[in-house]
Formats: sequence, C-alpha cells, structure tokens
Amino acid sequence: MDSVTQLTPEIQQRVQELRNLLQKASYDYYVLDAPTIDDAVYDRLYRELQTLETQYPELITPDSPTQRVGERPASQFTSIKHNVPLYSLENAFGNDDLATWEQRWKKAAPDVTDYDYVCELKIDGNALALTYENGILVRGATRGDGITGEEITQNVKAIRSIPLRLNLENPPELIEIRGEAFLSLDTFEQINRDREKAGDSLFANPRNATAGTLRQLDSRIVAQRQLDFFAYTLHFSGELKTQWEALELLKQMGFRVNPERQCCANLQAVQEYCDRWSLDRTQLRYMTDGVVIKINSLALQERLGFTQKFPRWAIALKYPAEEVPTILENISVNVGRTGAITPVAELKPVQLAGTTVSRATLHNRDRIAELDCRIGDTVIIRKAGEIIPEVLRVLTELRPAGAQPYEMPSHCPECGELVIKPEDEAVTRCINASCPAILRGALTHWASRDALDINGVGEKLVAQLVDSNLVQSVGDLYELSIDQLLTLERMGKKSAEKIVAAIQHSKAQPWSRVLFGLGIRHIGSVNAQTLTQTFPKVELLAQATPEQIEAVPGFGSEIAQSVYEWFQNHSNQELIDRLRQAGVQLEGEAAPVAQVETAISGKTFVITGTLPTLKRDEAQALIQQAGGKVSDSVSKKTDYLVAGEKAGSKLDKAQSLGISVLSEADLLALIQSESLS
Ligand code: 1X8
Repeated sequence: MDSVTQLTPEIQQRVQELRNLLQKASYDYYVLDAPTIDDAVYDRLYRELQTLETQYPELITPDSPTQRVGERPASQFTSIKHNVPLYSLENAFGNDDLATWEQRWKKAAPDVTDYDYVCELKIDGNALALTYENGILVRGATRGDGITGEEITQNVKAIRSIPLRLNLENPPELIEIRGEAFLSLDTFEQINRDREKAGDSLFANPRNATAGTLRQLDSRIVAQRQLDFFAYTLHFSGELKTQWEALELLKQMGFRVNPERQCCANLQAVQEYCDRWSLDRTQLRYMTDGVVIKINSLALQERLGFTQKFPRWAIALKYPAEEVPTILENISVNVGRTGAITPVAELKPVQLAGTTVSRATLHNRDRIAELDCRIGDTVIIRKAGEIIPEVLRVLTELRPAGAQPYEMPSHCPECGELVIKPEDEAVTRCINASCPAILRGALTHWASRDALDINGVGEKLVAQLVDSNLVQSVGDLYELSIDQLLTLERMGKKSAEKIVAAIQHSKAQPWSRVLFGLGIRHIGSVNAQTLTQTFPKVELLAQATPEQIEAVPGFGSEIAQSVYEWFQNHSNQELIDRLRQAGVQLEGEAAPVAQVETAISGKTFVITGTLPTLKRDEAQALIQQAGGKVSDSVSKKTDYLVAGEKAGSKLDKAQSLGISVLSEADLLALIQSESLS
C-alpha cells in the first residue's frame, strides 16, 4: 500500500489552474489593493492546492503560492556578495544643497541641455535586492553594507506583494529588482500592541520592526507580520531609456511601485514636490524620510556614474527630524502587566508632528542615567518613528539650580512591595503576584479580544473590580455574581447581567485562547495556537520539559523556559485548578469529530527521523487533521512509528515493542484510505 492515487494530466492541470487563480487573487489584493475574491474562497483554493502538493510533491514549484511560507526555520543566514553594489544616496538638507548638486552634475556634463528629473518618496524601510532567473524569484538579499548582504530568500517570499513569478511573456534570463521593504503604520502599531500583550519589548519605529522581521529565522513569523514592498530600480540587459519607464515596467511585472512618483522638468518643480511632501507625508500610512531625486535619462545616469560612495545622478533630500524642546515636569512610573516598571516623562504639553505630546517614555533606569534627565530640566523630545515620543537629550545649560539626579523607586508604586533590579537587565520589576497593577493588566489581557473576548470587561471595569477587592485573580471572575457587580458605582442591573453572561459565555472559548489569555511571557496568540496543537491539553503542557517545548517548530529556548517556569509556579498551578473547576476549556478544539476508532483516529503516532518530503510539523498536522494524536516518545501506548532517515533509538524501541513502523508513503496512503472510507 505504498502508492497514492495515480498522478493524472487532470490533476496537473488543476494544480496549474489553482496557482494561476491564487496568484491573480494575491496580486489584486496585495499590489492593486483591490480584492477580487473572498478570503474564504482564497483559503479553500489554497488548501486544495496544498493538499494536492502534499500528495504529489513532485508538482511543487518554487513559484507556487504555497512556497511563500512553511520552510523549516533557518538556523542562520548566509552572506552573499551583491552583483552590483547597493549604493547609498548623498543627502541634501535643503534647496541650497539641491542647487549645488545640480550645478555639480551639469559641470560634469556641460553639453546636456535637455533633461528632466524623477522624484520619488524615500521610504523609511530596509532595502532589498531580488534576483529573478527566467522570471522566477530565486534569491532575496538585504542591503548589508552595500557590498555583501544576507541571503533571506525564504523571508522575501513571505512578502505577499513581491511576485514569485514576473508577469512577463518572455522574462529575461536574469534580472535584479531593488526596492524597499517596509511596514505600514497600521501593521507596525498592531505588531507593537501584540508584543505588549505578550510582554515583549516594543519596536521603536517601523524601520526597526522591518529589520527585525527580515532577520527572523522563521518565515512563518515574517508572513504574519505583513511586510510590504515598493520596487524602484531594476538591473538587466534590456532596452530602457528612462527611470520613468523602469518604474512602469516594474509595475507591469507585478510589483507595487509607489504611486506618488512625479516627473519634474526643472529644479523648481523638484523643490515644489519636496515642499509638498514635507507636509503631506503625515497623511501617508507608511513612513518616508525624504524625497529621492534621480536624473530621468538612463544614458545620462550611465555617463555620470558613481563617486566612491554615491551615484552622481541621484540625491536624497532629507526631511528635518521633528524635534522640540519642552520642560520635564515630573517622572512617573507605570507598572505593566508583567510587572515591568517603566519611567514616564510628564512633559509640559507641546505640538510635535501633528499631535500634542505631554508624556514620553524614558524606557528604563539605564536610559535615564544615560540621559541624566532631572525634574525641571529642559529636554528635547522627538517622535521616534513619528509615533512613540521619546526624550532625546537634555539641555543641561538650562538646568535649574539644585535639580537632583532621578532615582527609580525602590518600592512598587502600586503595591508598596520591594522591586527587583536584576544585575544583567535594564528593567526594574515588581514581582508581587498580587500587585494590583499586575492583576489589572492580567485581567484586562484575559478579557481582551484575542484572548477570552469578554464583552464589557475592559480597563475601567477591571480597575473597579480590583479596587473593590471583588476580584483577586482571573479565577475570581467566574464566581462574580450580579449582586456583587451591583455594588459597583454606576452599575445597572442590565449591564451586570450582561457582564456575568459574557463571563460565563467565555468558558466556551478554545484552549488556545485560554493559553494566550494566561499572559505567559512570549506567548502571543500565534504562539499559543502553535503550542496547543502540540499540547492539546493543559496537563501535557504543564508537564512538558523545556526541551519538549523547544521542539515545537519556531520555539527557542527563551520561550520554552518562560512557559516551563510559568507552569512550575505554585500560584499559577492554583489558577489552572480554579479555571478547571470553573469549567474553562483547558483542552484542544482539534478533537476528532468521529469518536469511532479507525486506522487513524484515536491512534497515537510518533514521528522520527527525516521524512523524504514532509516536514515533521506537516506530518503531524496531517495526522491530527485525520483525528490521530502525535506524541514525542515511544511507549507501549504508541500505535505507529512514522520513521524516516536516521531514525535512531526510537525505531529500535518501537521494533522491540512490536509497534507498526510506517514510511511516509505508508502514512499518506493510510490517511488517504481513511478519508475515502
Ligand atoms: C533608497 C531609497 C530609494 C527610493 C525610495 N526609498 C528609499 N529608501 C527610490 O528610489 N524610490 S533609492 C535608495 C538608494 O538608492 N539607496
């Protein structure tokens, strides 16, 4: 039983059809921003393709939409040398600099009288170089130092607006595309909100978040982060006359090209464009840090060439960073959900980049020491990434007499307990499990949309519940009565009834949301989902060793340790007991529908060694979808061992216990027969 259904021309045709449909849908959605099919339809077609490719791995091509994600996490990136260096641009800081630049290039090409410029927005992201061979994306690399970059092909493929195959009838043998990967402000803010919820440190600005994302070893995380890309240059041996044509060709090939580009006949028009965008840039949903001005004629570009560092035919006009002085009126501290104590600058309100700023983060005690900021100081503030205001520096010459260096509080401002300051960390932390600030954070997180999604339980109610001592742990929520709620200020009967109903209703939320809701450090909603697939019951996760948790795809030792330690903590164990008694779901939603025992459902599998085509997590997913269980170690309870190359001791043990050993092909056939029966 080692063959799956015969591969027929119909199947091959269907695979091609699915790819074309999915590619078109992706292009409409991510490049044109004009969706043409429903998400649910897309998902169904995608899964159909995925299933066919799993059955017929020989049909997988590098440009298949399924190949955007799903590679095994890389252990590291390799450096590669760029064919053509990625130059940086000379900076201009005003109209005078632009005029000097124009005079300079004109001197180098004195006979040129007929010329024009192309102005493009300078995207504040990370430059990428993409190589296409015969129209297929084969390599993606970061800029690095301009000479050598890092090869990040799998991550580049996870950027949906980058085509895996160029939309050209006769693609050139070799072409390199350059452009800027970036995160929209909305996505950036969402990422930071998620990180805050998971207790992770925040990215300072979208550029840092983009760089951090591109260097992720797990391309699935890259896919979730929704990076975007604007193309702006191409290198190939084709016939093109101008930069403007190059941009048009890039668009035709299927790339996003920034729509705000403009052709300018002279420097005055260039300056008008720059002036306009120095103001209008605040309306864009992505960050720009200036304007790139290029001579349009590619022949003239070639003639002018490069200096040691820059092209002579282009320049970047940088916008002035928005910085303003104000008075540091006070330093307060905020206690977060994880107990981290963050100092916050209370500022005399000022206008900055379109908003009134009255608070700015001071990050931690090291940052305060480094700045040496004291109450009463005049400080310069800036919006890092134009979003999170931060204190940049202190004008010490304006310091009032007698201003004292700031010291972080030795006790938590919320609960009065001693705080801890680990030697090797910059954070100061309250570790009192019953600190009201931590409790408020834990409850708000528990009730939040991606966790238990309890309507009506937001920050305000949570503060009331904690202040009134009605709730001292997440478990208490489930014992709240309508009468108790009615004792709160401004609480009506109707609202109280609704809240109690919503809390009771939340017991039906799946185990993955519960796990996310627990607020374990590093466990955001995606990690929670991944974990619950491997650990479909709380007991399994609570008993897992750090090594077993680290074996989950995409999990590192820090995450594994964090989860492990959480479940070792006695009060956390008590919380789990309380939740169990309350009837909160602590096991997986992936329970097989059919309870009858068949060849797969209800059976326990162990996977070992390297399988010829399936990755371990893919094999696991297939088994689980068919209703089987996957465990890590071989025991008498194991029904099947799926063994690949280099199977080792698990194979020996299975054989000694008389357990059936399956090849990948056997497994696929078993799944196939199951789905037909
Ligand atoms: C860098 C950038 C360029 C463009 C946009 N954003 C950037 N960050 C563009 O040409 N539209 S060009 C460039 C470079 O050459 N270093």
